[in-house]
Amino acid sequence: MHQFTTKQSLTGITVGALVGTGYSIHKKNKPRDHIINEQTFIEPVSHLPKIKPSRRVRYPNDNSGLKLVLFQYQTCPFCCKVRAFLDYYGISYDVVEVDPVLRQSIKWSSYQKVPILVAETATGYQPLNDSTMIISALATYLKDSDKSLNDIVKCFPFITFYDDDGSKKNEIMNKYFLMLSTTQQKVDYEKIASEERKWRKWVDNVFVHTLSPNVYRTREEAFQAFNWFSEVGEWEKNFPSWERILIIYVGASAMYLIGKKLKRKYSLKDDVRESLYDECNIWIKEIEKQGSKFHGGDQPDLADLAVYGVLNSIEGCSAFKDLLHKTRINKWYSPMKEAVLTHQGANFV
Ligand SMILES: N[C@@H](CCC(=O)N[C@@H](CS)C(=O)NCC(=O)O)C(=O)O
Repeated sequence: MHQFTTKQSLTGITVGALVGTGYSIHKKNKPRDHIINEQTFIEPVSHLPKIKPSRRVRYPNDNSGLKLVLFQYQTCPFCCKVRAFLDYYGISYDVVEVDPVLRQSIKWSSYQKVPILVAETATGYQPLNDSTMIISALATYLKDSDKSLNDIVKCFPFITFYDDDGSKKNEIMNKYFLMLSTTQQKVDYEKIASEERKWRKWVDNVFVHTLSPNVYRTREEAFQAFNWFSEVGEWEKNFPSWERILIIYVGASAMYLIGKKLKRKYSLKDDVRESLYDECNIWIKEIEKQGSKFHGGDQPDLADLAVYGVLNSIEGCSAFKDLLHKTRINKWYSPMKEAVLTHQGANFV
């Protein structure tokens, strides 16, 4: 009886395991509309390939305890947004300038866009992907340094799915939120958070889309822009000559065409400059309505840093010069630039 029971229960377990496994396989193979995975975290990596940084940005008073490497294009608006945050708070970092055509230096990453910020942690390297997630994760860390970056990253799971046009997309949960621990921190932060989130979303969903069609408005502007990118990204130092010339010619020609496509996609006005001025006027009116120096009051908030960062990416282009003439943006932009370049946020770290 005892033997029989044991045998019976073993059979039961085996059948159960088989049925369970079969069910899991069935569930896994079942078509799930357009969702490819659910709730994945960015996995830490045990080591990175040896890549010599293009430059090191060091702030002697940095006591964030962070060791960061930013894989970037110097003039990508999303990368400029992350640098605006790091520079404002006086957080040191190494920069790896990625070749925008060949992108060899991010081959190790499954995420193939820039910026990628890698933080060295006790257990390896923790990549952070997407400018908004990077900023929310670091801002959370600055307010709540008891949490490790590995734990903070788990608050920003992502799903991967196919969009309507068949392209593969990632959606990062909570990316506009600071993931604070204590009720008091949450209560204090929520007083300002919803306005800050609203404008950070506006930067990503509206404002940034006015930039490329303006920067690459004509072939000539596209070449001028790429020559300026080469200068500020120090491409002469970072890439061999043939690679630099390839990037400029292939990049400028491609971006001129892409700029036209983006103009249609985001329904910009025929004269794309008008759309850029319109959006900047919306922002500057908001600041004037508040009657303060910055959106955040006397100090910039994450919305100020986001608008400043993406706008800073076109500073060397004709579009930016036109913008200074045609709008009152400089009234806000100039003190913002000073706040970032003098690391005024370092006092709050
Ligand atoms: N949502 C992302 C967008 C990043 C993005 O689109 N980056 C562009 C450069 S500006 C990119 O890497 N595109 C892919 C490519 O160059 O192939 C973010 O905020 O970081």
